[in-house]
Amino acid sequence: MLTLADYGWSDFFAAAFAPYAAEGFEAGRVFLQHNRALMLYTASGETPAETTGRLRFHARGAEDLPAVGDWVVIRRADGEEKAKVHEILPRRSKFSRRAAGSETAEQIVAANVDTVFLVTGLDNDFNPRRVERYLIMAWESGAEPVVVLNKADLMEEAEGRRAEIERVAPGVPVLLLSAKRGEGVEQLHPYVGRGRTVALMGSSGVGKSTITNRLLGSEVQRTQEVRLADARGKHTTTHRELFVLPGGGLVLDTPGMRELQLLVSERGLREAFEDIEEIAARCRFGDCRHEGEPGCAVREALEEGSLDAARYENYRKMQAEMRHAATLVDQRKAQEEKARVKRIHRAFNRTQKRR
Ligand SMILES: Nc1nc2c(ncn2[C@@H]2O[C@H](COP(=O)(O)OP(=O)(O)OP(=O)(O)O)[C@@H](O)[C@H]2O)c(=O)[nH]1
Ligand SMILES: [Mg+2]
Ligand SMILES: [Zn+2]
Repeated sequence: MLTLADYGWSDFFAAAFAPYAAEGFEAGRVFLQHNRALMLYTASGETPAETTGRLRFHARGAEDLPAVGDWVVIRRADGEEKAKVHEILPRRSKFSRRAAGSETAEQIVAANVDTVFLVTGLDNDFNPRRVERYLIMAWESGAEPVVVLNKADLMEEAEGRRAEIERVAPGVPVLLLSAKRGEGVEQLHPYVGRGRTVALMGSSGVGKSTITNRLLGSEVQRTQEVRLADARGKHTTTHRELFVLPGGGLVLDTPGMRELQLLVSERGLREAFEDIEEIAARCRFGDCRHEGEPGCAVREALEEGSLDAARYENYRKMQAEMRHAATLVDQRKAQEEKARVKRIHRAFNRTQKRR
C-alpha cells in the first residue's frame, strides 16, 4: 500500500493541512481532472471526487479550482461514491497558460511540480527561441527546469545543438537523449524518485509520451508518428495525467502546447534572460532603453557579438508581450472583482429576503 509520501506529501503540505486534519478531513492529490470530475490519490487508494458548490462559488477564476498535481482537502460522506473537495492546499509551484479562446483567462496546467522537463525534438521542431519561451514559463512556475533534447538519433550535429541551447539556458541542465532508442534516458533518473514530481512539457510530437513510457517501463501512454505535412503535430495526448512510477516518484505527461498559449511574466522573463539583465545593469543610465543612449552596455555587447542578436530580439519581443498581457490581466481582474462583489451582494440579499 502506498502512503501519502509516495504521492509527494511533505512537511509543507502537512503543516497547511493540520487544521483540517483536526476536523476529520482527509487529504488527496489530483491525478486526473476533467471539468468538474477529479481523480485523487489518497492514503486509502484512488477515489473519484468533485468540488463543493461553495468552493466553486468563491472561486475568482480557474486558479481557485483544483488542477492536476494539487493537494486537496476532502470529506467522504457515507454511501457517496465521490469525495467532496472542500479546499486546495497552497501550491509549491504552478504552471499557468492562457485558456483557449481568451487573451487573459488563466488556466492552471499543473501544480506542485518539482522538476519540469522542457522537451524539444532534434528534428523540425528545433527552435532555440521556443526553448527561451518555455524557460520563461518554467522560471515563473517555481519548478526547476531541465531542457531535454530528444530524438538525438535523428541528428549528426546533436552535440552542437546542445551547446547552442546551453547558451540560451544559463544555469539549466541540457540533456541529450533518444527516447525511442532508450539512449540517455538514465540522465533523467536523478530528478525522479520517491515523493518527487516531474512534468513533461513541450510541443506536440516531441516525444513526451515516449519519455513517459520509458520512465514507467511500459507502454502506458499512446504515442504517434507526427505527420510531416502538418508541422503542428497531431496532439496524441489529450489530457494531463499524473502517474506513479514503479521505482518511486510521479510523472505528469501533458498534451503538446502551442507556443502562444504560454504566459510570459516579469519574474520568468528576468530569470530566463538573466544574462541580458546583467549586461543592462551596466548601462550608464538606469532607465536605458538600449536604443542609442550613450554608454549603453547592451548595444556594446550586441556590436562586439558577446550578446546574440536573435536572443536579444526575442527578449524584446517577450518583454513587449508581457507588458501587453499585464495590462489586459489588470483589466480583467478589476472586472472579476466587481462581478464577485455583485454575486456576494445578491446572495446576501436573497438570504435577507428569506428571513
Ligand atoms: N526518431 C525518434 N523518434 C522519436 C523519439 N522519441 C519519440 N519519437 C517519435 O515521435 C513521435 C511522437 O512521439 P510522442 O511521444 O507521441 O510525442 P508527444 O510529445 O507525446 O506528442 P503529443 O502527445 O501530441 O503532445 C512518435 O512517432 C515517437 O515514436 C526519438 O528519440 N527518436
Ligand atoms: Mg503525448
Ligand atoms: Zn542600454
